[in-house]
Amino acid sequence: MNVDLKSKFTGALIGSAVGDALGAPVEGYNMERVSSVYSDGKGWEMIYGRYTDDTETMIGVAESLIENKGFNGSDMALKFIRNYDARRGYGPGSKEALRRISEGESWEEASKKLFGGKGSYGNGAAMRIAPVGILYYDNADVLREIAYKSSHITHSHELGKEGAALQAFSIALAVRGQKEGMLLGLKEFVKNEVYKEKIRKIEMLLDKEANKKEIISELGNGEVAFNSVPTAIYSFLRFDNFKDCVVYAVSLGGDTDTIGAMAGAISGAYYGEGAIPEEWVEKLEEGEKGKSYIRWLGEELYRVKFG
Ligand code: F2R
Ligand code: MG
Ligand code: MG
Repeated sequence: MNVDLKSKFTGALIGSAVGDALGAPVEGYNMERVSSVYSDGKGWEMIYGRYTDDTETMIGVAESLIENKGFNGSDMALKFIRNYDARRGYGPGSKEALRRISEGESWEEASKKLFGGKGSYGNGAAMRIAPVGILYYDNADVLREIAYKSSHITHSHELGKEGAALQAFSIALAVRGQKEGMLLGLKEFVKNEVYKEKIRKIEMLLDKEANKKEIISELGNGEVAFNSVPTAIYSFLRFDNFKDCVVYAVSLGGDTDTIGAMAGAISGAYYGEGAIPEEWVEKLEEGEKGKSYIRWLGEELYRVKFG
């Protein structure tokens, strides 16, 4: 694969937004209901093109990394709060963490209070992590550090942070063009036993061309990080093009916008923006922070990286 790096940077962000918008109208539906919506007449045409919290928070991560040329926790939290639009459909934990910060708690402390003091292991940190995956694609240690720190603003549970780091590193390997070696790279990278086991399952499921029911039961399709990040990685590894990967991720049902966004980010980072179906990009929302702005954020991250 010979895809230019700038197109991988913009591809990761636009790919994530496209996956989010494709999955958004069917979020929470089961597999059968998703197929009745997307196969009724029009097939896999984008319905509204409106993105959700997944993309809105990804925009905040990108804006802050660009403006600060790296991580700044209080600024990133502020970007999340300024961009926050409740109509995009936020998870209760993220909403609560951002409310606490907007009322004066520090970004280091607010997320620790959630879920009885355990912190969130929802997929809200992983779904927004694409800018970290591309900016630090060539340095796994820095990538992990920034993935953990940016997650911590809303997700302080180890499983929430590790899920975000795993998703970021998958994007990094995709930028490097390492699809064949991705599982080996992820095995060496991941620290938590829950994710190690999921990676073993991905390998086993790829070997046997498993059906969708097995994927849902073994990898998950829910809104906690360990039941969605591995599913997005599997969706990328199973197919050889952007469209089939994202269609498959959404077709599993459950947290469709988020699994679609994460699969789209990895796939866009691997194949580049040019591989994303034009008709999907055309339908993706425009406006102040729409597709042109998201593409520009990808270009700016490239500029921060390479000058
Ligand atoms: N919120 C939604 N979708 C529902 C509303 C959409 C509807 N279409 C609309 O427009 O209104 N989607 C978004 O939320 C998910 C990301 O969630 P996030 O940001 O991680 O939130 P949270 O609440 O921290 O975690 C999600 C759930 O995971 C469980 N959980 C997390 N930590 C837990 C813990 N320590 N113990 C027990 N359970 C834990 C809880 O059920 C959380 O609510 C994405 O799908 C995004 O698209
Ligand atoms: Mg969402
Ligand atoms: Mg979701």
